[in-house]
Amino acid sequence: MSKTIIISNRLPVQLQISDGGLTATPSVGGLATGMKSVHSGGESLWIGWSGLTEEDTPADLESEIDKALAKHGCAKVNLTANEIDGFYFGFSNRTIWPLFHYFLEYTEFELDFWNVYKSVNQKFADAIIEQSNEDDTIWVHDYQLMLVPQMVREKRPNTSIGFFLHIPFPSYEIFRTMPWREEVLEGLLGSDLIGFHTYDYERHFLSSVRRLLGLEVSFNDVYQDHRVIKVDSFPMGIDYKKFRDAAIAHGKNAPENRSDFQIKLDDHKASAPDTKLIISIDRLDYSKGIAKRINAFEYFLNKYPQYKEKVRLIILAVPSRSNVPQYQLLKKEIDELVGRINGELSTVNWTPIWYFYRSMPFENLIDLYTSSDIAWLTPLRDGMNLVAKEYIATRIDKTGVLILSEMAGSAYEMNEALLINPNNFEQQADTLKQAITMPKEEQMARNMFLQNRLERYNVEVWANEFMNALNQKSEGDDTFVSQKLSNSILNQISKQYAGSKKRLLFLDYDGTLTGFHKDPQKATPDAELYKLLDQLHNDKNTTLFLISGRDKQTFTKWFLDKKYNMIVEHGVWISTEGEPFRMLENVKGEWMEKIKPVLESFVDRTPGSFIEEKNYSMAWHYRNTDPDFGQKRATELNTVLTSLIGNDDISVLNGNKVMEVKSSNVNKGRASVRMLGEDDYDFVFAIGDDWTDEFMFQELPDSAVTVKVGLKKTQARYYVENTKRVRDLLHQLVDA
Ligand code: GDG
Repeated sequence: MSKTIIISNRLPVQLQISDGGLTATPSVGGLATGMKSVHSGGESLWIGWSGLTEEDTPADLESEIDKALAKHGCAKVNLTANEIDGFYFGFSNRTIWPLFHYFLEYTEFELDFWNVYKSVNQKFADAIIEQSNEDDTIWVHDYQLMLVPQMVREKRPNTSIGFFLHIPFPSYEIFRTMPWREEVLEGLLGSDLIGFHTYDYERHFLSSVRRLLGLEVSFNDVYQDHRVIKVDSFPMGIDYKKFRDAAIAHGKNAPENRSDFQIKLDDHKASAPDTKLIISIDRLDYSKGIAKRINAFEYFLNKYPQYKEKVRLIILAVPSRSNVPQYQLLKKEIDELVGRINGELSTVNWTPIWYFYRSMPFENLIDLYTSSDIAWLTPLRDGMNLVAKEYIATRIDKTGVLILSEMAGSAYEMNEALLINPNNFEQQADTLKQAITMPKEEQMARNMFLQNRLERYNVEVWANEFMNALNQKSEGDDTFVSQKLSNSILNQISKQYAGSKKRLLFLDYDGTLTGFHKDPQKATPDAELYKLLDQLHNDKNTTLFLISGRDKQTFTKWFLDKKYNMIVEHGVWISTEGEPFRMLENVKGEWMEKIKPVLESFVDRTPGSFIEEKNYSMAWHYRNTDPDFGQKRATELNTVLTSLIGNDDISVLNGNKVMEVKSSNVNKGRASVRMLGEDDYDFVFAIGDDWTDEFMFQELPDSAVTVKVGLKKTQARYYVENTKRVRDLLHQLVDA
């Protein structure tokens, strides 16, 4: 039976060795809970690092550890202390983490870190390959394991692989500074589905893929060789019920059952009933903006001194990555800041900041969430931020105000919170005042919306949506309506070809018989192509047509003396048996003078683009422009042209990095069907790579063999991956 394999840096189980004995307790983190529905029964396996280095693992406990982990559906990857240094504390947390959170100044590009990262990713990939079968589904998590999908794909070309990034994906301008950027992108593209928290991260990723790897991206599909990779956003939710139930239970707690921490909070509230409690909870990480928040708090108290002695900020900073120098410095900075502000502003009855540098048990977390009037979360960058969601979930009576940084992924879904820019102290001071004075009704109205949404999009829904999208992808959704032209299909077609007496072939030129060139005039036919076309053309049972959007001068120069039949400018001109071109369609070209200045203005504003003028059409080429910019301009041009044209005689065609304006009654479909009507053919074949070829695929009869070059949506019956495969295919027909 096929199973689901989950891979993350850490396993969802805590191992403890004491007095030679071993205990394994499941951890309760968001991911572990979220994966409950996926990681259940015997049909799933979770692979990751156990938290114990090889050096810390007594040899005699090795098999006991494996057994204990197996009980929780887990298997470990063994890592040495050195590997953890280079892979986790090094590349993951001194390169990727700061870079992806826009902290370029903290980002270290160390070749040694990178090498260890690669080899550890390979260890994870090997463990997966060892423990999985071809038909298993694999879900890889987070920035520590970005190379794993491709490493697994190499050995398991048909396995379904998903990847989810829990942190932001930065803009191209940031990402491109990394020396190993292409390798990282290629690593991720080993997946079938890549998920991000927000659409913006998805957009940034696609932009980097397009610009750095030059791959074709259409909507949220990436086309790579013969594969399509789906990219989508799946905002992660929380275990809503768990937080809500805990808060309800907390509310019902008899006074004598309160935690010590709750007693302290209650005492404080009783001693100063009109004070407001503000909480902030984060790992001690520079991305969370803790130091800025403390500064902003001081700014607030100075701007609105009436709130001195009336508000208290509780900071819970959970120790994190304390082996990394930046985190040690941050710890020092925060210690000093809290010390200075408390020293300066405290009174006999009041300390403005309560600061806890520790991790608290879940129970105390609920004490904090439920006792505070305001949650103030100010990350400078945060993939999602689950604390914001947890705070809202615990507000049983719907009171409480959430102030949330707009730099957190969760801000996209939590519009009813008070959203702030963490760098704007003025705005934060005013927002704190607004939160303190917000009427209860308003608090409740805002939180009602938030709670409903959080309840619906909980973490289980998140995991299931990701898995469903991955399964759908592997079952083959509607990405292609055509079938891959496999060797066995090709053999059948060759037989059909050999057995037929009157064949008609339509071959597109650019992108089909030959690749693209920066300068279209340089995409000249090579000797091998001439030879192949000669062989097809010289067969008396075959009528060969080159069918192209190109101008007649170029094809005259390249092919006229070869006497191939040719249709150019999408069907305006035809030449047969070496005769000069004559008009196939009667078209008018007066409109061209009007359209030309529009195209020229786009050339002026889009470096790298140019106009190709043909007799009855005009094309704006943007292959050599910056891909994102070119695409943007193309969309703009399309809008301008469509509104200008406004009648049926002229139409705009979106080709492969070219936008062509031409008479509507001219297209390759119409031209090919006209040729088809001139004789009684028993084998019809058409092949092409872009939008303009779709007219042929559409209009030729169903019995025709139609083939699309490249992985794109098409009306053709089959597809082949690239121009190399086109040549192979034609060679096989010749040999047949
Ligand atoms: C990464 C991304 C993304 C915190 N202190 C204590 C404690 N916590 C729990 C919270 C919450 C979790 O830790 C923190 O999650 P966040 O989402 O806020 O942040 P990161 O740890 O940075 O997580 C982040 C997340 O991945 C998921 O994709 O949202 O953007 O950076 O669940 O409740 N739990 C306990 N004691 C504490 O003292 N028990």
